[in-house]
Amino acid sequence: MVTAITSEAPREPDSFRALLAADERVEPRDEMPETYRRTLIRQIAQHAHSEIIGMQPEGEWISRAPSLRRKAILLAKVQDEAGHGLYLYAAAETLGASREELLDALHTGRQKYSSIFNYPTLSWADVGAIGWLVDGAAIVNQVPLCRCSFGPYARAMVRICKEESFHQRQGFEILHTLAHGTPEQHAMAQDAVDRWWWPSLMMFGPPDDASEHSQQSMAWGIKRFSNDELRQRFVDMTVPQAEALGLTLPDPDLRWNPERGSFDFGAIDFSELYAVIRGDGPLNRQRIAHRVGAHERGAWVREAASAYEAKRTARRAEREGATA
Ligand code: FAQ
Repeated sequence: MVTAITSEAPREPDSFRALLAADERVEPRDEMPETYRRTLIRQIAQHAHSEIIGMQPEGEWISRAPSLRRKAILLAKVQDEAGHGLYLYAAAETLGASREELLDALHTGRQKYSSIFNYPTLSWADVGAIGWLVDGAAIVNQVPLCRCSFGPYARAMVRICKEESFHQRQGFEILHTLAHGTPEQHAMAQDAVDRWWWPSLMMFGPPDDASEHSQQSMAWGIKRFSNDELRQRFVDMTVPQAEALGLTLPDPDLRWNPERGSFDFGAIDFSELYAVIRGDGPLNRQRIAHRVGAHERGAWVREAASAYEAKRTARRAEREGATA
């Protein structure tokens, strides 16, 4: 069962401390505190669920993509997201969580997925905005996770970040094409950016002073930077890209601060993030219902795979019995 993290002080084996002190990776068979293991299951599972639920907003546009080329690219991107989910479930399994438990925790709301995937994709430009902003934010958040202290998660992140860099560029290219098209296409691109900007900033999580897990996760080398540090990095990276696209970011307070060497930006309405996390975002119920429906409709595939495996195991046992 996936249990909640408690506030007990973690007992840290010496071998675990030594690995962290040397900035080496902790591997599944190494000794580790139970709270470290549970923190990782929580974060990796939430990340895996985000990839799987994250297939839905873009998936809705596969049949409506404006050309065969766009359709093929989008199909490949959504398949990549499924692959990312599977790498991540496999990483969580190395910590002793089973696939069934993890999926059940998603389906019953005991584990979360990223807030961003509860927003609707109203136009084709939203597919561009997801690639540019959502993958862009995901990369900024995940590049430091390539150095996460837990080996299987860090290694999964290397492959995922490479693919997401490609996804981000395809989103930028969709928006670039629209922003340099007809006035209606430009307006569609701008509208998508207006709707996705603030939710993308919220992806980085609550502000540092309200982030429950950051301090411990940073001490354990799971997170390398705080939520606010990464959010700032994303803003600084994205503002010049918006200029290159010929689109504006919907924040009148966005301006360069020469003393900080960073962009200042307006206040984020975190009450919206908390509402979405609680389940009250625009599409939370629909996303989970769709996911549970797909899982139920796939029951026959799991049954067929288990029956095949049982048959193979029985045959192997028979063969081994015959040669013994
Ligand atoms: N949404 O104490 P903290 C993708 C929860 S990218 C929902 O700061 P932590 C790729 C948090 O879990 C998206 N819940 O927590 C893609 C905790 O609740 P809990 C996925 C959120 O863990 C692109 C509570 O609030 N990426 O899928 C959110 O130290 C395009 C307190 O927060 C990852 O998951 C949120 N935005 O920091 C796919 C990256 N923020 O668990 C398709 C890995 C916070 O106690 C298309 N994860 N919460 O019940 C992380 O880096 C961290 O877990 C954070 C949160 C930074 C998300």
